[in-house]
Amino acid sequence: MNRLFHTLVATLLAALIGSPECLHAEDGYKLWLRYTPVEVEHQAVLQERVTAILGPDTAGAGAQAAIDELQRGLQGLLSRQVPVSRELKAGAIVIGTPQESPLIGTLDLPLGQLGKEGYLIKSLEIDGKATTVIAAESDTGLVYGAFAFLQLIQSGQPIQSLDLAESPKVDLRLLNHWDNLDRTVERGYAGQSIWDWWRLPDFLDPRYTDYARANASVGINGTVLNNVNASPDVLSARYIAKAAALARVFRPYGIRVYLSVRFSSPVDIGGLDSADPLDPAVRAWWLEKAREIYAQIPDFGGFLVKANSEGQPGPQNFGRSHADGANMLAEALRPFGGIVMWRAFVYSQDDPEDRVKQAFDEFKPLDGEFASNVLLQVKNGPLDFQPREPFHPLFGMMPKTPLIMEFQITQEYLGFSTHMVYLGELYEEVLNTDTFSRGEGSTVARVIDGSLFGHAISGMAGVANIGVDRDWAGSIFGQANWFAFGRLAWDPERSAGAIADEWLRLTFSNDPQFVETARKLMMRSREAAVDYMTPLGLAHLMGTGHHYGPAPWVSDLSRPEWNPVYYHNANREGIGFDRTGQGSNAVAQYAAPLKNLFSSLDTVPDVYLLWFHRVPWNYVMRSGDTLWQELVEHYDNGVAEVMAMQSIWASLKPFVDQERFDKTARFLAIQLREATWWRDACLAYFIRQSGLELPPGVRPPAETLEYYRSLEFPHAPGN
Ligand code: BDP
Repeated sequence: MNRLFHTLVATLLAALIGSPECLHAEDGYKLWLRYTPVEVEHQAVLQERVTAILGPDTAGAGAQAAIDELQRGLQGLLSRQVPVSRELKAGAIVIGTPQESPLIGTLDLPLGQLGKEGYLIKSLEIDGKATTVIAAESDTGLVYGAFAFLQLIQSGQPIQSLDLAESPKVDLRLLNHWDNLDRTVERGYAGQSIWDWWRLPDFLDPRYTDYARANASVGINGTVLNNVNASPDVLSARYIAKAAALARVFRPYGIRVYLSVRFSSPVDIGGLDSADPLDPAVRAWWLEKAREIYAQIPDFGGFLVKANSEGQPGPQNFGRSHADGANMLAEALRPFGGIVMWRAFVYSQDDPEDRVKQAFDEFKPLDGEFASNVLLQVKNGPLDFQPREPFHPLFGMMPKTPLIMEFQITQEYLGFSTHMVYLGELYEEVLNTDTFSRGEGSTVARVIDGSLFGHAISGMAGVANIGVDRDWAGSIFGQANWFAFGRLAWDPERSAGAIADEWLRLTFSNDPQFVETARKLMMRSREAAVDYMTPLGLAHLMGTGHHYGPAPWVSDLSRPEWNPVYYHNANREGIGFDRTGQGSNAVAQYAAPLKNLFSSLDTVPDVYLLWFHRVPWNYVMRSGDTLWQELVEHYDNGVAEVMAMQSIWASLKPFVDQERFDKTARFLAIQLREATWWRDACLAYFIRQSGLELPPGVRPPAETLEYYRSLEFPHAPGN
C-alpha cells in the first residue's frame, strides 16, 4: 500500500514537472548537473535499486565529496533523500577505495589496471543483496564514478546490470584561464573572472565549489588560474596565498592548481637584474619560489609559460633557447613533482618567414632537448584558433617531446559568446586527423594521448570560456563546448556527436525527438560559422585588436602578419596564400603523403584550398563552378544555415524552459545579424579586390564597403 502510494505520488509529480507548462525558468547556472526528477518509467526500478549509500568507514575529503554529490544528485533525481547507511542493504550504492572500505577490499575488483584516476561501476550481489558498487584506487576515481553513476540515471540509462570500467587516456586535462588579477579576462565573453582575487583568500565564493564539481563531472583535473600574458604579481606571497585557498577548495575534486608565470619575474618582483636562465642567481630564485609555493600548495601542478611571444619576455632576451628557459623552470619544480608547460605559440616580427611556419622552425630542432618534466603546449593549428585550420605540423614531428594540445573553448574567433558554434566538432576534426608521421593511423589523438611515441605523460588544455555570468559561459550552448572539451580530454577518440547527445540529455531533456533534432543543430553549427566567416581555407579576416566582426581590408598594421591582407592576398589576379613549394613551402612541414596531398591542386581538400594555394578567381572547382561562384555560395550558405538553425531552435520550444529558450533564440538573432554582416562585408571587399560582379540572382551586400570599413567597436569585450 505504502509502496503503491509512493509510486502514485512520484508519477503525479513527474508528470507535473515533466509537462511543458511547468518547465520552470532556468538561468543555466546548474549546467549539466541539473538533477531534475527522472521520467516516470524509471522510477520503480530506482526505488528498489537505490536505497542507501554505503561509504567507507573513514572517508577522505574526496570520498566525502563523492558521497555528497551522490546524495545531492539522487535527492534531485529521485525526489527523496537517499540516506548514508552503515549497513549493507539491498539496493545500496557501495562506494569506496579498497584502502578505505574493507567491504570493497574483499570484492577483489580489477582496479589495478584502471590507474589512479579510473573507476568501476558494477552491479554486484553481496551477501545475497543486489548492490551497485562504485570503486576506484583513489578518491578522485570515486568522484568520477559518482558523477558517472548520476549521469547514467540523469540520461535515463538502465542501471540494473552495470559493468563499467573507465579511465582517462590523457593525464593532464586542464582548463587555461586567461584571467587577469584585476578580474578582466583576456578573450572572455562571460563577464568578469570568477576568481575574486581581491577578496581571496578570506572569502571563498561558493561558486568555486560548483566550478570544481562541474569540472570533475567531465574529468578535468587541473586549472591554470591566470592569463598566459602573466602578471609577475601572481608569484608574490599574497597571491600565492590566494591560489592556495582555491587549491584547497578544488583538492577534494581531484583538481590541481597551476599558474602562468612571467619569465622576467626574478627581475620584476625578485630584485635581480637579470632573468637569464643560465644565471645561477636566477636559478636559485626560481627554486626558492617553487619551495615557497609548495609549502602552501603541496600538490601544486606547475607553470604554464608564454615566452618570447607577442612581446612577452623569454630566454631569447638573454640569447638563450626556449629549451634553456623551460629546463631552468623544470629544474626548480622537479624536486616537488611539478611540470612546465611551455607554449609553442611563438612568431616574430623580425622573421620574414610565413607566420604559420615559424613555431615549427623554432621548436622542431629542440626535440630531445627538453627536460622530462617539460611538455610543449601547441595550439591545434599553426596560426591562431581560426574557425578552421589544418592541424599544427608539430603534432607528430616532435617524437621525443610530449605535446599538450591547446584548444580554445572561448570563442575569440568564432562570434564570442553570442554565436552558437559547437566546438566538439572542431576538436574532433583535429584529433581524428592522421598526421602520417609514423605511417597510417598516426592520428593527432594518438600524439596527444602519448601512445604514438610512448610518452609517460600527456595533456590537453582548453582556454576557458568561463566568467561570472550566471550561465558561466555567457551562453547556454557555450556550456557544451566546456563539456565537450572535458570529455575529449578524457578520451580524445570519442565522437563529438555522442558527446553532444550526452550534453543535451543532461542539460535539457531525454526526449528522443529533442535530442536528435538538437544534436543535428549543434553538429552543423561549426561549418555554418566557417562558411559565413572564413570559407575554403581563408583565415584571419577579423577586426583588429578586439577580433570582433569582419575586416579583410586591414593592411596598415605595423607587423605584416597582423594584417588580414597578409593571409588572403586578394587582388585582380586571385586569392589565397601559396604555401606550396613555389610559395612559402609550409607544406614541407607535414609528413610525405600530406605534403603531397596539400601541394597539389588535384588533391588538396576544398576546405584548405586557399590556405595552401593562391588561385585565380575563375579557377574551376570540383563542383564545376568557379572559385568566385563557390566562395559566394559558401557565404550565402553560412547565412542560410543560421536561418535554418533559428527555425530548428524554434521547433524545440516545447522541450525547453522559457528562460533558456529565449536567451538562445535572441542569441541566434544576433548570430544571424552578424553572419549577414560577415557575408556582406567580405563580399563587398572581394568584389572590390577582384573587380568581379556577383553571380546573377545573388543578393548584393546591404551597405557599401566604405560603410563596413567605417565601423568601430571601442568597447568590445575581452580585448
Ligand atoms: C591570441 C589572442 C591573444 C592571446 C594569444 C595567446 O588574441 O589575446 O594572448 O592568442 O594565445 O589568439 O597567447
